[in-house]
Amino acid sequence: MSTTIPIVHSEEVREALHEHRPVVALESNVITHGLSYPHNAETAHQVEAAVRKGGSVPATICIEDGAIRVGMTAADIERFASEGGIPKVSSRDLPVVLARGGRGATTVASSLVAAELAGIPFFSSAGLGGVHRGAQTTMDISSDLIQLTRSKVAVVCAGAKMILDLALTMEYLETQCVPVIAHGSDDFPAFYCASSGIRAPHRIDDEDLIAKVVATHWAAGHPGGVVITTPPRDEDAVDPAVAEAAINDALVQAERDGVTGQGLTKYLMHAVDRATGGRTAQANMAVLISTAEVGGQMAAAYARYQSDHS
Ligand code: PSU
Ligand code: MN
Repeated sequence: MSTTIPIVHSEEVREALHEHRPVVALESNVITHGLSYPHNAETAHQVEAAVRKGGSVPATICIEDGAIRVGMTAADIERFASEGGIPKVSSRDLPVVLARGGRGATTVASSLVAAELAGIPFFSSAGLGGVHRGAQTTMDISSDLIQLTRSKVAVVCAGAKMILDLALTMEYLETQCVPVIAHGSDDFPAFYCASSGIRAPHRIDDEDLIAKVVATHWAAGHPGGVVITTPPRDEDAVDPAVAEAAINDALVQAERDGVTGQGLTKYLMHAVDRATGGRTAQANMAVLISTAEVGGQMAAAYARYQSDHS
């Protein structure tokens, strides 16, 4: 007996995929664990609207009743946003939650698994998980990076979360042969801030050329994804010195409270939000939305490229 993974598409997403129209996959962990109610629900809807503005159909992903849901309804989003206790499901948790018939919110990593299974080659989020500061001893590297080496999905984001060691994150992506293309800036962005201080290996502002790069990476037989970065808009970005000071305090608090592992990212992000009086949470929401619009544009460019070369 072979095992198939139940996937429930929303009608809109199913039709879009059937007609080869561009679709952008989106995660749900940011709804349950990244932002607080009701901002999380409002932001999820604004993110979907931004994907549409960019020219694509949004497909927010979650796990419900042991099935991957591709395209959450407004009622699904409201439930995930307002109910507590919905678990964070990363790639390694996925088979357990599916087999048990459970539910959960997908991280970048598990959303990439789901997107590939659903036939969606583009995904967008504000900031990737990456190599944590101090990973030399903790070995805490987000599964988001490992999954990027395994799923053929292009990820549009504002770089990786600034709470991470971004230099090591870039090293990891280089080692693992994941192309990083900066759109609209020379540097790899730092999620809240326009620059991480690290130059991106390639800058390409032409979306059609980016589409060709993605298609070429896959034509060359690579099993993984491509990272396409877009910087936060000037009006949304946080002063790097303010963010860095709050991050350093948050890291000290996390160490004092003995927080490690799966809960660390959420702990750090929330500590930084409190220390900045909500300034970083506000930036997080704005960047999710602006990135989603660029994701919509990139997926549309890729769909055009595919139809011109099929
Ligand atoms: N907390 C947030 N925002 C987020 C996340 C957590 O405030 O976006 C997420 C994303 O879902 C990302 C995950 O995929 O955290 C990475 O977690 P970890 O570093 O444990 O791999
Ligand atoms: Mn981790």
